[in-house]
Amino acid sequence: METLSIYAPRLVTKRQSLTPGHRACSGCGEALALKFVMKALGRDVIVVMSTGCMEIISSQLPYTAWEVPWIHTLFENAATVATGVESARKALARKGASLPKAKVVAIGGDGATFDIGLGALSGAFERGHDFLYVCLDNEAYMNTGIQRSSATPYGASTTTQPAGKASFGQSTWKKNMPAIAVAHDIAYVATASASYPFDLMNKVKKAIAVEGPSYLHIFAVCPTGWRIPTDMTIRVGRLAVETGVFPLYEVENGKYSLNYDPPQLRPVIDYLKPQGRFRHLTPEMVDKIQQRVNKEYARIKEKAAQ
Ligand SMILES: Cc1ncc(C[n+]2csc(CCOP(=O)(O)OP(=O)(O)O)c2C)c(N)n1
Ligand SMILES: [Mg+2]
Repeated sequence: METLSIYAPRLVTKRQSLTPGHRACSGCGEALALKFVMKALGRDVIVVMSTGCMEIISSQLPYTAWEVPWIHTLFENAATVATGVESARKALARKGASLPKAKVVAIGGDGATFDIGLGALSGAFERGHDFLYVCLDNEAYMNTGIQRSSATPYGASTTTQPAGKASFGQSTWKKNMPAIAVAHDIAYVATASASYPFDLMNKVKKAIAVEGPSYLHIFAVCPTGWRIPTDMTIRVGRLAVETGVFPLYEVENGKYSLNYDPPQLRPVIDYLKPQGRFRHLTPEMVDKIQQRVNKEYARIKEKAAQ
């Protein structure tokens, strides 16, 4: 089993491709994750980005926070546009054009990835294009006002399923998006979090070294939507991992490995309690979530042991 290299001394570039001065909320875990992704990607990259928080905060006309080629697509088709760019580059190379080397990277939120762009993503994986898809998962449609997505966890209050007399919040379990990516038999799938930056950046580097499609699923804490203080972003991201709610793992050519497996998981209440979106949960519901996390975590461990 690999250990996490969070404390390993490494040189990280100071150069930013997503520059300061963008308009993200304070404490935004998604912008932080994206900053780490861009540091690991370097400059030889073409970014294709769906509509969502990260697009809105970085590209409002006439400003841009991007220092690499960057294409804004519709909400649903980042994977399709990315594969078009990749195919066009191949076609130009076949005709003798000399192109600077560049990896094509598509980036979308959970709404773009789990819901509206899932068909486009599945097609791109299946066709075997050489590109990386990064999902920045803040567990709701945040840009448009905290609406639930199929990434929203059970019990969370959102503006479309608010907790109250008629509802206890999200009534379905989070869709297992990494497993859907794995089912396409692609060479590299991994989960990561901005609370573990070196692990995240190492995974980006591994993902872009792959020939063919790869998928990186990043947990992105959203203080605005999750109702937490803005200085709790890193802590809450760690609690998600320490409780087993969001395990950090890789799937390389179908082989699972768990990157961080503490001797004892913390109880999920430690993760749920600081967040306003879970404030209404009863002990019975917390217990139900705990049972689910135990089951899912055991499943990943079992796969990693194979
Ligand atoms: C076809 C279509 N439907 C709806 C919208 C409105 N819309 C834009 S961004 C967005 C939410 C994005 O959610 P997500 O992908 O999770 O990214 P986040 O904002 O949370 O980072 C929505 C609903 C749109 N632009 N296009
Ligand atoms: Mg989202």
